[in-house]
Amino acid sequence: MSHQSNRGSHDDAEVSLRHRTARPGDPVIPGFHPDPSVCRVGDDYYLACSSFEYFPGVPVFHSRDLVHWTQLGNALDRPEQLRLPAGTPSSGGIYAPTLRHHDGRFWLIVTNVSEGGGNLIVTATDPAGPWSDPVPAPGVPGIDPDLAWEEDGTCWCTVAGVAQVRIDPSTGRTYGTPHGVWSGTPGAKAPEAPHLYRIGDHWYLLIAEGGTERGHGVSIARGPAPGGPFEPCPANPILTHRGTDHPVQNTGHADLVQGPDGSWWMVLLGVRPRGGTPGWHVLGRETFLAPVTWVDGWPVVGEVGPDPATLPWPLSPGPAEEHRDDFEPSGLRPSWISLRDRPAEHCTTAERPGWLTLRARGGSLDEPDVVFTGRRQQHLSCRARTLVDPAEGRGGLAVRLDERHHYAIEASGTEVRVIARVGSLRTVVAAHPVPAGPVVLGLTVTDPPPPHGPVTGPDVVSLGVEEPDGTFTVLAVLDGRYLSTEVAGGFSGRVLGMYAAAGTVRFDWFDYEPLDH
Ligand code: 6LW
Repeated sequence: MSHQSNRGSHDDAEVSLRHRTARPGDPVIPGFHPDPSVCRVGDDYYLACSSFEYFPGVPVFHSRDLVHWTQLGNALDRPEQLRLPAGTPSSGGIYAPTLRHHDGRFWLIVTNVSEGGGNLIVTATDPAGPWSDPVPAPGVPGIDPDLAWEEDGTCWCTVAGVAQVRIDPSTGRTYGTPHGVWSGTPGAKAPEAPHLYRIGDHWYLLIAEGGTERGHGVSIARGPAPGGPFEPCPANPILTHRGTDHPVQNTGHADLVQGPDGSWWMVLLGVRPRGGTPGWHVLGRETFLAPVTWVDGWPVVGEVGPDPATLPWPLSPGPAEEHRDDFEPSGLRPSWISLRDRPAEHCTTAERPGWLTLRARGGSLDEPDVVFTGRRQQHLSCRARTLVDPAEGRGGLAVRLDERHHYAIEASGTEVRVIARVGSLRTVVAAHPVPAGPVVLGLTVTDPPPPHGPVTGPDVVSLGVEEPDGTFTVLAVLDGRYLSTEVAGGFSGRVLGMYAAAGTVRFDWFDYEPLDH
């Protein structure tokens, strides 16, 4: 089975992340990019995130200033590297990675929680790829693995819990049984996301605790050796937004990095809940940045989302804003993700040049195995449009949170229909005649109209179709809360994309346009 990989050229990558981030409080990598892990080589920073049920897995980014990030590729972009069994549900698959540079190579350890997965290690000399085939590490239990090396080359793998085992990362072989090293603050749930660092005279163990929801936080302990004994920081948690009215909530799952000028930084995940109570976040968990200073040998975390004007180095130019993807035959840009896998017979830009061809394998958007290729919604307000040719099938444009929570506008023959799926309810909300042939489908995500009150949702999603005279007809305006994590559950965020529910469906182009001010 051939697979179309989506490793772009560096030029492709330059236009793949179509955003600029330059305001205090903004994420540095917006949209569903959780569990960031970061490392630096010279003047260059590299960062990797979780990817769950999507293929390719583990997006890898590059930055010169920690604020503007460009996606270089995906660490798991070949089917031999990432097997997600049929029926892998949302929030299965690939959990939090750790990315490190050691001995001239990039090392990435990550967990595939789906059947036949487990912990695995891939390496690369160029973080844009190719990454190696995975080396399994069956002696590493659980999730959130970290790798840290002593000066003599001894390597330790630390996992959620928090437990540790010595490992040879080139073979995946572990030595001895994993042993507990620190369980975080007494009474706090879910000590996880450990990262171990040698800084000065101490070994520091950074963890997340309190769970990845509103109680999330970051704590740290230090000890004389990689295995401790660990003394907790008296100021723990060193970062949390629990119980505050900060617009960025759920802050946690952090990693530390030192700049070439000696300054320290933290990358972390956070969410932006909006609307009335209890607040709904729809973009998933995003990557944020915070400055770090050291007092008495402990890190002190500054305001999340630093003012770029106060960064100690010049900001690099933001990635080019390119709204349209014309689906060049050379392959998909690295920001496109498909559900579970991407065999060329189901998803290809080579079959009709200049078009993306999706071929259904049975199953509607309500199935975990639907043929769906999309990109993360990265802005609170945005517009997506696509020109679809449904001559040989049925499919369309969707905003997807998971298989049970999505809105879609679907074309077949001379009709388009708006479909809403919320939990176990599935409704055709609107139907509208169109001439036979290709048709432009569109959706817009915007703020809810006033008045705003305690029951106002986070946003509204409008779905519609372009008429032959070029005007746009909105067929449905739906409350965005039903496509939020607070409603759907899980670890992912909204993805906007194209799908084939039956037969072969072709897409000429896809536009994504931020509408945030
Ligand atoms: C991840 C855990 C977490 O492995 O959520 O926020 C889990 N932290 O550490 C899934 O991303």
